[in-house]
Amino acid sequence: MASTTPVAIIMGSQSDWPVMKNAAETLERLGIGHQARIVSAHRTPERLYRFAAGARAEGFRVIIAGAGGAAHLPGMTAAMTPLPVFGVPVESRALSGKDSLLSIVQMPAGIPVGTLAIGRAGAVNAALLAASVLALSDEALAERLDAYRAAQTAAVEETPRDEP
Ligand code: RP5
Repeated sequence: MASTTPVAIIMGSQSDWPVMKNAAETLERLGIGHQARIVSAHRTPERLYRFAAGARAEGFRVIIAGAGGAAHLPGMTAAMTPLPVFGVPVESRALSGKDSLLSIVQMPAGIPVGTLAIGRAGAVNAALLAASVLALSDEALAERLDAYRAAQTAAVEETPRDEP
């Protein structure tokens, strides 16, 4: 039977939630069950190990992992699970997320992390990619994803107008 919560959204800190919430909201809009958890690679390494090693057995099918700065959470998670991992670089105070982006995207060959854009766009797109993966084996979800895109297209005006 299909899992009712196929997507795990993990993040290194409570401070990542305002960004990662965008992934949760996008999944909600598409009717995809998910769970959000704080799992820090360096502050809670044992929690990370337990989560990543057990994620597949828990019924998750895709993991979205957001972190900022020296952002090793997505890569460490990917090292311990066969599930697809999508990494979201969170904006950092010191380097505006360029550090997060580079540390997530530069995985050595052998352990992939699908890396998204920095910040909100990355969180939304990680959810949409998770939806695309799940839609491969879920026709009803594929239709909801098509409807999401059609609504997005329909919302684009042909001509610009002055903002109020
Ligand atoms: C990372 O360090 C987290 O992912 C967060 O983006 C960053 C800062 O964390 P806090 O110091 O705000 O907890 O581990």
